[in-house]
Amino acid sequence: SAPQTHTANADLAGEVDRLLAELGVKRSDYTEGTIVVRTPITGGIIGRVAEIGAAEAAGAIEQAHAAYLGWRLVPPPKRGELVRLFGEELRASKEALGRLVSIEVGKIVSEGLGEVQEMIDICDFAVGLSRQLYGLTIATERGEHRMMESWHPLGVTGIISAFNFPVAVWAWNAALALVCGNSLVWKPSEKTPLTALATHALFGRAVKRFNEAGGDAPQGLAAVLFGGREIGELLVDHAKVPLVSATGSTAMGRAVGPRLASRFARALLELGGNNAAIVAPTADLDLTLRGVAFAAMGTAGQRCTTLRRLFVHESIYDSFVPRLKQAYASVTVGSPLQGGNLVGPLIDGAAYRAMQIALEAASAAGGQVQGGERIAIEGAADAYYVRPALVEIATQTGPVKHETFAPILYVMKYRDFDAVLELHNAVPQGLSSSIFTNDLREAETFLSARGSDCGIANVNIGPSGAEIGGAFGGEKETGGGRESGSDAWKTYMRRTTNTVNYGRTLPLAQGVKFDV
Ligand code: UN1
Repeated sequence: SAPQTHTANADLAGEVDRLLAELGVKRSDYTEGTIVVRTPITGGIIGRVAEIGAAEAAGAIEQAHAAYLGWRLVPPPKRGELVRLFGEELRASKEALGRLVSIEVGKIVSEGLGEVQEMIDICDFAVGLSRQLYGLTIATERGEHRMMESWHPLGVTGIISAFNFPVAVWAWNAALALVCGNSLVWKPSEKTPLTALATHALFGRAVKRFNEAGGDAPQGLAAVLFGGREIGELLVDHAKVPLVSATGSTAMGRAVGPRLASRFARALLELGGNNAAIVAPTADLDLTLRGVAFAAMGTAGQRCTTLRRLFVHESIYDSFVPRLKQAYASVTVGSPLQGGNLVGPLIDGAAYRAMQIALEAASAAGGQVQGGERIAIEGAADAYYVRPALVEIATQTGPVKHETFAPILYVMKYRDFDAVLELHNAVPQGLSSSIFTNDLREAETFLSARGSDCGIANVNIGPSGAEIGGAFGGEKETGGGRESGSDAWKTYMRRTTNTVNYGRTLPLAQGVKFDV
């Protein structure tokens, strides 16, 4: 008995119209152009946006550079005021923007709203940060000298974002980059231009209020460029873009990283994850069940932090895994707008086919597959709803080592803690990880130098759903970048080390003599 969509596509297109009007987007901005926008809820068309030409895109980058030259002179707490106003706009429009995220990406309503909350949170964080861009005072070996470091704005920050967090990831970068004194050029996913337009319109409202109150936000401080790979490449290759923050596949990162390196620009890469959890003998299994269910099935398995590998200790395997399989069999799949559904659609047919290919490979490797089949939803023949798949598999092999951006959880049995730690780390990706245990030694070992090799390591929490206050990112093929909280802001600034001699002699460092 599959739940039914209560909204046909015509209703959704109408709702998109109303939401975009409320959010301040001009109708012609999303009704004309060659990029066709579909909602994964029905597969139907909800908009069209114009692709930017190369010359126009280069012009926007030049304009952003000119904007940076002015913006860098605005004192940081004043820059923070613009971000504070943007946070206010987001609060006022949380319902509308969150709903639009749900329609454009297919997230359940609570997760669409959560995405906007994540934007609000990073704005608050950045406002505080705007008064805390601290450098150090450093002990110098010379008398009557002072040594310190200062942090200065960097330039145009290029942002390439993915469909799955279409606006939050931009906001993590944008809020920090703005208080750091940078301007922004954003290339959103071609699959999610409408939420980008809406976010941009809200930012425009904040800029307007800021300038009306005497602020000095230059024209072109933030640009959004719609287009495909060529536009991304233009951003990556442009001499006036000293930093590109790119979220997407490892394949994308492999293309972007070396190009940036070749011109000595900074890369902040957030690439694939293949996140695991270990369920140890002492785990609280009720809590674990909920943690695993959200991390593995939430967002239909389309978070970079989604739980994809589960190692369950042999002593609890037979009591835990059947309960998990039951949760997989009964989780509600259907329109993300309909209350009660926990799993919405995959983004498109390509995602569905990739999922089927991975499941076939898992079967061929001896995996026992439960779920994974397409679910027909009335009024949504062109949509791709699936039952989340749970695959019991003996060894970590084949598709288990790859990130498939779909709800597939590979479940493996383990006996020895040290051996499972090794298996945990034996994949190319290194984003997020967790252990469910009440054993202090196991928990602390998991977090220690010989434990998880990921950028995020949790205890009794799944690997997804991080707060913005921590640095977000991962190691190995995940790309090494850190964005969001902690000291991630440093990537968006350049550091200068300053030595001042306030004496009348010129002692040289290291005692060097050079008397002319
Ligand atoms: C992503 O999937 O690209 O930790 C980002 C999380 C979210 C962000 C996910 N805060 O799952």
